[in-house]
Amino acid sequence: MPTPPPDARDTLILLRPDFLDQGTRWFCPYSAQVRGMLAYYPELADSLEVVEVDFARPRELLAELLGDGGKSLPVLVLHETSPAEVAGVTVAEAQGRRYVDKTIEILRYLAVTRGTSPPH
Ligand SMILES: N[C@@H](CCC(=O)N[C@@H](CS)C(=O)NCC(=O)O)C(=O)O
Repeated sequence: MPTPPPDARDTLILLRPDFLDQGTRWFCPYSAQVRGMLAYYPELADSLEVVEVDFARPRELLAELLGDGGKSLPVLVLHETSPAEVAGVTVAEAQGRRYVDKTIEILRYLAVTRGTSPPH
């Protein structure tokens, strides 16, 4: 996939590492998997708007984009021009926006649409 212009990128929303929940600092193992794929294939970042948010709910960006500030992360919100049908990936829709919210399917979607190796 050619690198899309900045205003046509998919938005990847992750939990910021060392987020605070009930007085303890954590990292999100699901977000870490996606970060791992971005580390393997640094060129992926050029095709994404990557945003890290805090654990506290409501999560403002999720509320704004998908109307659900309590949604679990990570989430990949697809640009309207991005492919909506990828084998093995369930693309959901909210507020007219399409998104993928299962971590393994986010990895699969990125692999198929960006041309990297897929997750095993
Ligand atoms: N939908 C994800 C699960 C992701 C998940 O459970 N993330 C946690 C953080 S590590 C979360 O956001 N939980 C919801 C919450 O407690 O607000 C998947 O199947 O991969």
